Amino acid sequence: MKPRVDWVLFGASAGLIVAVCIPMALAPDRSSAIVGDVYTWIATHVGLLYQWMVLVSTAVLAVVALRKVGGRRLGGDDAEKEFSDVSWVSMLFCAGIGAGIMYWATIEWAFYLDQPPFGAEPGSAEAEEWAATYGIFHWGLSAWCLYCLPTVAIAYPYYQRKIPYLRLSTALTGLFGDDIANRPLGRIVDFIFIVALVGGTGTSLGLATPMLAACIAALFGIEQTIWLEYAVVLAAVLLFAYSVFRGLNKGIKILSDVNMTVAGAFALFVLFTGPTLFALKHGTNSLGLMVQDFIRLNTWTDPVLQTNFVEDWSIFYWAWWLAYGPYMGIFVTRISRGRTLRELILGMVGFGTFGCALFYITLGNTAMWMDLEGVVAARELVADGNADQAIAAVIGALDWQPLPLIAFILVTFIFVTTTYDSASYAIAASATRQLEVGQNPARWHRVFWAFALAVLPIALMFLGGLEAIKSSVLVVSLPLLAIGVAMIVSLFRSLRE
Ligand code: NM2
Repeated sequence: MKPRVDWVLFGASAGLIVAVCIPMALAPDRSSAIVGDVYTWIATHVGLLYQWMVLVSTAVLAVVALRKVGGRRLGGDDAEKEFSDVSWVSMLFCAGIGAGIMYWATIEWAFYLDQPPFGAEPGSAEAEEWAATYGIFHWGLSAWCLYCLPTVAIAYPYYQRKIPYLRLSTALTGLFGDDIANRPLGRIVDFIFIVALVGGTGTSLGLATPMLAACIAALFGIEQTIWLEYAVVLAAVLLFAYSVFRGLNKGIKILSDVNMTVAGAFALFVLFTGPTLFALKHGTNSLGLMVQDFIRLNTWTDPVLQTNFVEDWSIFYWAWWLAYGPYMGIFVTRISRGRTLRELILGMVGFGTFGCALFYITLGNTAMWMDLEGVVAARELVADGNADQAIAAVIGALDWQPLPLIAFILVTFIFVTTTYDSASYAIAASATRQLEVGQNPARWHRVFWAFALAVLPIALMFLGGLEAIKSSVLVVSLPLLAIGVAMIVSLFRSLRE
């Protein structure tokens, strides 16, 4: 049967994007004030729930991976793997990690060195150790558990009970029955998923665009204008629309393989041409610090000093990962036939954590070293709200120019592409009525979402500022907290059957 579009979901989602973006473009100042207020309210009042969600997800995954159920194979005992291990890991890494890592790995430490966690003195030795560590935590095991939980919750019923559609509501079939997707509740859940993903990806391109523009400006010695930023968005959209048009095997898989190779090579290049020993020492130290204080980092709510560090950073990150979670669930389910639940959990969380740490240890520590040695005034640029220029300055100060700048721009572009092509794929899959194992959503439909996904980042760029971008993530991921709880209950029910 040909995949048919679910016009209600399609229309509601596309309509909402337009309805949100028009006021943002017309009244940016007012919109950005409102969005900022909403962020503060949610972070202060319900931020704790995000932290709990992380803890619960980690515990649930540990139980599934360590117990006998972990040995169950997706698609049946003799199901064959569709993709090799290497392609599987690179596809899931590139889908879940986007240009965001190039942005934050390079610059996150600067925020923490000046406004450290745990009440440390800004710029102190303690602050420096945490600055090198906290980013790894925010992209580490706990974060990957927010990706992995929806994956297990969707993949298990999808393969085990052969649910004929691949949507977030698939994860709730254990609780509400197999026809949930066609009932209002299922429709609402899938709608929430699409909205969360549009908001989450908006943040990625919203951050990546000025960063890319700054690097391109540095490369060619030209000025960073708004037109340059538009050109960057346009190039990115054309690239990922083409990739999703080519489909899973030709577009997404090939780009992911290329991405992993080029990005990995870039990280190693930075490590060996930069302050190698400094990065390795800090990296080793950070890993130790993080493992030792793992519980502390996960449960630190800052009840006494109330520095807002948790609200400004951890909560923002958890919301961001949460917003991407169901999409990862859908996408990774699609590529995971033939793997056991244990392989899925350990592979996803393990390699994900490792991959992200690699960027923080190499790029982040190199940038911090450049600042401490007075090579680049990165912290000053960040404090003035010019993080994108700080990044361009750091990359521009690496050895062997212009090679690193070119490589950085290239890797970032591919990262943007591989995130957005799989995101367009997942949204199209959700807004398709029936999708059986191995089937793909219609081509025009996938390409439509590729273009639609670029609308919000452009509107966010009008609003300007990191705050607006961060806020949108928090707002859209809020309902996913409730869905997350239902998902866990549903998963345990399905596992018991
Ligand atoms: N997460 C991993 O640009 C990106 O890296 C997208 C961001 C959720 C923090 C993903």
